[in-house]
Amino acid sequence: MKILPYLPDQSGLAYAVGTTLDRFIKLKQSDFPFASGELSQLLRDIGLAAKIVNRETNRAGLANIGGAFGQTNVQGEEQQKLDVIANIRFMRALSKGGEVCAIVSEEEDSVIDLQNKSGKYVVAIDPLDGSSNIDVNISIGTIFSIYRRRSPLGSPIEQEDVMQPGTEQVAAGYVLYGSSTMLVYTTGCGVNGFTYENSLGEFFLSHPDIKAPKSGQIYSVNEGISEEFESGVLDYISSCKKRKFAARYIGSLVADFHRNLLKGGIYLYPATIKNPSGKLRLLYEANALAFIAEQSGAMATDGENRILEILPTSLHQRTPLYIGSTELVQEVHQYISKTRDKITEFCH
Ligand code: P6P
Repeated sequence: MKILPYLPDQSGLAYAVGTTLDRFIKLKQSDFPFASGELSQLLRDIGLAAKIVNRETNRAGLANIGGAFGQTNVQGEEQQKLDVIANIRFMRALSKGGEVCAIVSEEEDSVIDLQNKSGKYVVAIDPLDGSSNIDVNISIGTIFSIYRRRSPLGSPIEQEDVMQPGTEQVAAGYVLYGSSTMLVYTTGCGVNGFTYENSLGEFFLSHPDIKAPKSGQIYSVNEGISEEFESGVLDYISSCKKRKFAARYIGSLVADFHRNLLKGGIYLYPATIKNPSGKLRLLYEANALAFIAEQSGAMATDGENRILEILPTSLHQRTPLYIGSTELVQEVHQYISKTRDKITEFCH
């Protein structure tokens, strides 16, 4: 009788693929100094809410929860029914989990104080980004950032707790409700992706230790508004066309970002006449994806400065966003600075 030893995953990873999100979080908990399990529990709470929102986005067309909700959010954007549902689901999961003291949400005008005196963490979240795509069955996503509160436990929530630069994030991630549902997150020790197995109701490790390609041949931008872009950005887009790059833009940030993260590419949302500070929000969109980008070897800027170092001045402030493969982001910087230098020279 031949007896063969059980060989773990040949890649030498300590945890074989087939590892659930919960088990992975527990395995990696030792990466945190003084880990006491609260952040692990918070990540699990987010995973649970993602499973619930996944179920609801999958059945939107059948359960009459697609379409507009009939109100606009603080951004002046028309809320979809699923925006409101996703917001409720994540709020409930985060408040019941007991680890969070305050929430900043795209769907809430002001900070939500959970009155939780033992909550160590603040969460900034876009519960459902790209929701205008729901009715046409295009991928949408959830984006989240996690910060440690700065003011003393038990004291009232302070502005300093929620207005933290992205460098202070202790964790960040996104959920992509697409052809499959994935949860991708970082705690500052690399980026790992989990794919949801509906039949088991579990996220399983499917993309361990994601590393972004240094370059790529995909550019993602809304060329329909390109006449509002500054000339350096237009010159960069022309250079992409000359090099026969693939134009891939589905109007859903998480999906465009995720594809470029895995395949190499750049997503651009420049400042425009309509949005002179850019369209995307710093606290609950750009910071989280910038943390993921940098942890996977990619880059994220506002065209000049590192996203993670921008000091927030308002809850829903916007920023231009150039995010993806390092070499591509550096290229667009060169095009932007070249034309801005010319303008500066012209003005003096
Ligand atoms: P536009 C969705 O509203 C979103 O916030 C991102 O998901 C997406 O990349 C972008 O805005 C699309 O904006 O102006 O191209 O429709």
